[in-house]
Amino acid sequence: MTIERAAMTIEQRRVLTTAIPGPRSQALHARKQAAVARGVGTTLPIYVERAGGGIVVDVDGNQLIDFGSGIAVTSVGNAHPRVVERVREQVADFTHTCFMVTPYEEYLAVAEKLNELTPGTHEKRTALFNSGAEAVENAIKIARRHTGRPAVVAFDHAYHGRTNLTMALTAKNMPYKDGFGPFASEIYRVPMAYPYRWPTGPQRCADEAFDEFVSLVHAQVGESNTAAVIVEPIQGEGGFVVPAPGFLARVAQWCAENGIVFVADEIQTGFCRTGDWFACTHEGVVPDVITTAKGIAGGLPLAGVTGRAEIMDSVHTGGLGGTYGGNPVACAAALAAIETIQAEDLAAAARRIESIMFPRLQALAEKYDAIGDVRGRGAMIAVELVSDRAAKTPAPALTAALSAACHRDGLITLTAGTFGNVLRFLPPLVISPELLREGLDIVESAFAENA
Ligand code: PLZ
Repeated sequence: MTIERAAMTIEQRRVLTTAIPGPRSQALHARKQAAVARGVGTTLPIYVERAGGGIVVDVDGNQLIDFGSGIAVTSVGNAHPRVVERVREQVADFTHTCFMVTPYEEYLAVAEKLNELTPGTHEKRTALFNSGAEAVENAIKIARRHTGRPAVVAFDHAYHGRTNLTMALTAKNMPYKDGFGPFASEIYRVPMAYPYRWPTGPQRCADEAFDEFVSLVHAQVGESNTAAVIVEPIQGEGGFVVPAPGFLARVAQWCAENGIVFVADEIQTGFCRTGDWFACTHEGVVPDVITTAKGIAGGLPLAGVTGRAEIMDSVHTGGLGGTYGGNPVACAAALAAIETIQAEDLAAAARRIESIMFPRLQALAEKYDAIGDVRGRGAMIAVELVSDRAAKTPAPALTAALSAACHRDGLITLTAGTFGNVLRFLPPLVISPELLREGLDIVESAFAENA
């Protein structure tokens, strides 16, 4: 398949040739049931043949608008020509040596980029891994080694992964944790400054949540036992919860005063998804350690841990690594993705997406009582659905019905939230305004039909 065919000639247009899913997808899905472990779920069982820009083409010839980006990964669009080219070159040169055995420059270039682009001008170091969960695991290892302390504090509604330690950090039981215990010890949970659901209202949320955080950690964990506080600057799987303004900065400041490593998990929010390189920047927060993945490499598996040099270098030589971490092909893809984000100013693109999406969803919220909250930043926007606006009763069935209606009409949407009642939108940052508007038209008709 030529690059042109893969990425450039996919007409940026929605086309429905069959019902969704079509017969070929259905046949493949039957094979899936027989061959793939049931635990690996499917949001929308169309089987993909090609994808590019803001369009996903399935095996039946349907062209769907992508409001998911493979869960916030293909920010530069799927199969971006620059990514494809660099990956092809790299695969032809060499596919793997193991960076810990005989290193290569591509890893260094990605580390240098991460050190440069992440918030703060202090001296930094980076280590590369394969997945977000692996990056989070390593951030915690590093914080424990640096502080010599065991405890880690995580938040309500947090999502940090599916491995044993990251399951323990993840808040939601079903489907992530149910029956998979026992979990890693020394993980403590505190409330998130969740403005929409804060009992005394959004105005008091930042102050009260901060006070509660400090008093819980003090009383139940002890500052001097605490290695790290880990937080998503905008929560992803937990429902695009944007912490009340000022909350993150106060937590980070308090961590600094107590010798605790403040870890920002920017795996979903990073790489211009929210309209800046990293979501911490909107809050003026400079994390000690930051985890990245997803949007970093245009669809190839790569993750990073970047942090203050003295924290990162507290680990003995040989203490960090893995066979594939910082694989050269994934690094080549990352260099191409980062170059693309810069060349095409995708931070501005994310802000443009917000400026189109947010008002449309707010207008919908005026029309439909089922929308309790519209929130998010850049190209990470969601609506929280309720069956009773005053009581804020979560409406997961309506959320599922709305998402299903979007799928049927050729729009890939995702849901989220601890209560399963958040419809979230994560379009590729390169999506055309026309496709974005058409996608929003589909969302609007889903509401007209269901809400
Ligand atoms: N931290 C903030 O968003 C991954 C999970 C999808 P991995 N989110 C998508 C699913 O159901 O498994 C994520 C995240 C944040 C960590 C992770 C974990 O990243 O690359 O999936 O391991």
